Amino acid sequence: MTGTGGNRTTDSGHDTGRASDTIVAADVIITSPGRNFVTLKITTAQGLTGWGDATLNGRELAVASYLRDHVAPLLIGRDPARIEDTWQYLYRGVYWRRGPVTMTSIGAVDIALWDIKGKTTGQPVYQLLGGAVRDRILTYTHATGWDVPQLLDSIDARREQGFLAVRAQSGVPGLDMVYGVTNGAAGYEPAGRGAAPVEEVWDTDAYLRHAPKVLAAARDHVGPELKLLHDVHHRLTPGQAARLGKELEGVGLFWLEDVTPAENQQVLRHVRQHTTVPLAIGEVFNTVWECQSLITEQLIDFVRTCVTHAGGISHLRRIAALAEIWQIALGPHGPSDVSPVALGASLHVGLSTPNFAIQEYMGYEPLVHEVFQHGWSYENGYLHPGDLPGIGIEVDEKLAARYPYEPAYLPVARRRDGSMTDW
Ligand code: CS2
Ligand code: MG
Repeated sequence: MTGTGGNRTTDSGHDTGRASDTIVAADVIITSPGRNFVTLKITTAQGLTGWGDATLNGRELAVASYLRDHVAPLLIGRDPARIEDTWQYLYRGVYWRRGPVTMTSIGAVDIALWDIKGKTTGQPVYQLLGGAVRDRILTYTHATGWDVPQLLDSIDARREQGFLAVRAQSGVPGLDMVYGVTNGAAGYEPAGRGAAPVEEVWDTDAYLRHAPKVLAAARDHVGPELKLLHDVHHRLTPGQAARLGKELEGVGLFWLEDVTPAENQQVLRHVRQHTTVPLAIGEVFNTVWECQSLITEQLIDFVRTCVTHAGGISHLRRIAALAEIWQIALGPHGPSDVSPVALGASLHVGLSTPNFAIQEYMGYEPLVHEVFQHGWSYENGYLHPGDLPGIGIEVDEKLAARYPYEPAYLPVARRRDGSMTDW
């Protein structure tokens, strides 16, 4: 399939203005300004550039190769305007599809093509998605503390920055390392540099004894207004999740996230029978089909799929549309390992999607902002994608080249008896 140069005109000679264009290059940029990011750059014959995020924490090189070796050659000569056809071509045309590597690769292409379409039309992507349904997007960020006092200080610091919603994660007595908590001064970055993952020891019983006390103390400290969230990070059995949810009902959480491992979604029926705590799941899901029973059986209140890992803007909109039918809201994943390109794309979806509830936003180190210049903005607990054409992101390739990829892996977790569990 190739595009043709020049303008198309209707039979009456009316210039449709739809000058077609052609993809002439698709390059993968891996940069590590403090942490690894993978970015796809699509260039057209008319000199337009589209940026897409292809970052998959701990498996960056797999996506880079999938794009470089298997997708980029197929894009050359395609019409960049045909976003949906390209999505269908890359999804239905690959046979061995779904999964994080394939869907992150497709996501990167999709985001880049929406970026190009915005630049072609001079419109921010949210306008092309139907325009704004809200003025700004509520966001939440992370507060962490090794112990309760440290966590409360961290929550207070976030409130001073204007956040109206804060995720609270704390240490667990008896455990040296716990998901979501740094015992150093720097911000929490789960992927450790090095050739192999760090091994953490996990003790669910110790966590279940401690978490309710921590979250109750947080609620006492902040009062009823602040939205409090907590991420269990895939670590409980359905029974444990049901008991924890019940115990936390008095805390009034905005959501309790990833209570059980994502593979078996039916177990959430048991959790739902025992607790009304709002449940959020989906950051590790990659297609609408994976979310389908969670949504149609109303086993969750929020779906967490990320624009990068769930096939891009086009597919995130499909997930949102299914969720809307079942009155389930979108709360996309957006920690430090979701790049500023993806955050921008997610915000364009957020501004134009009725059932978009909240965007996770951990913030980035200053150097990341130098590499990824973005048009989105944060103010007093809300985000906005900005009104630059496309996604509103530009990448400083020269600066990016100064920070080559460094092997980094997410931790693994073992129980006290040495058996593997979910990190
Ligand atoms: C977490 C993430 O932000 C979240 O909700 O689940 O920090 C997750 O651990 C990382 O994105 C994994 O790369
Ligand atoms: Mg999470």
